[in-house]
Amino acid sequence: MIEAILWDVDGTVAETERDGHRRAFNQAFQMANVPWRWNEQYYGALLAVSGGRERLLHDMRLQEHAPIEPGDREQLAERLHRLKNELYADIVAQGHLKLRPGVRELIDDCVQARVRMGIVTTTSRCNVDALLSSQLGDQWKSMFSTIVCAEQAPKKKPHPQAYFLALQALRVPPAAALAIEDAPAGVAAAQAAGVPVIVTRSHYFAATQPPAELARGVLAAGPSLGSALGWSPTADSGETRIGLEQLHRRWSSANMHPCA
Ligand code: XBP
Repeated sequence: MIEAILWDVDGTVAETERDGHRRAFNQAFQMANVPWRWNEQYYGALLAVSGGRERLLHDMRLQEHAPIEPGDREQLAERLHRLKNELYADIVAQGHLKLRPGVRELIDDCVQARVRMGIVTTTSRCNVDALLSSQLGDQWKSMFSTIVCAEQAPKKKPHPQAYFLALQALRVPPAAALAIEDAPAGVAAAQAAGVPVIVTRSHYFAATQPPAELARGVLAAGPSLGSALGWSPTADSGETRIGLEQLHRRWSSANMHPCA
């Protein structure tokens, strides 16, 4: 039996990147009188860098108006990142970001079946608080047995630090857990910690085709937990969404026939 479900946040629990973090970064640039703007496509490429502050520092290496001194860059990145997180909370509070289909249902399945859940993200804690309290209510923290964010896991995905911390907190062996991720860095982090993983493809990582993901040892990949269509391996007939039962089935058959 799966002992714990480990949730990634950005892209997996909600589509937060394009219309959440990216928008907030651009508002922060404007408010701080910085001439940069990240368009949708450019931001997609920047997502190869995990962590908002790290993303800013990475981009500054390419921007001609960026401060020259490393200390000045650090300071600017810090300031822009703090501002971005405040603006992100406003965007969330305005109701622009919703849970992805099937997420609430799977959370409810887990609560009902007493399968523990963890949040395993390299996003700042304030962003997780903003999103989950708006979508799950003030009692959201009681639904998760462990919450690992950037503050506890400064080594960002694909480093497995966040997964190691969550497993340790839950006292669950990696193979007894199941991670839900949307992006290659998250998949790599879960796998490096020995945690089986399924992929719900998100806006920025929609192009990765299931055979490639399965070849890399992902248990299953599909467009969303809210529909049984388009999953690989294909869902059983009669399934309408990917709930806890479906996950148990996929997870158990993989444990019987582990990927080489
Ligand atoms: C997603 C990230 C984050 C967010 C921005 O993490 O890489 O950097 O894009 O959040 P995950 P911060 O997929 O692990 O949820 O600005 O707080 O870093």
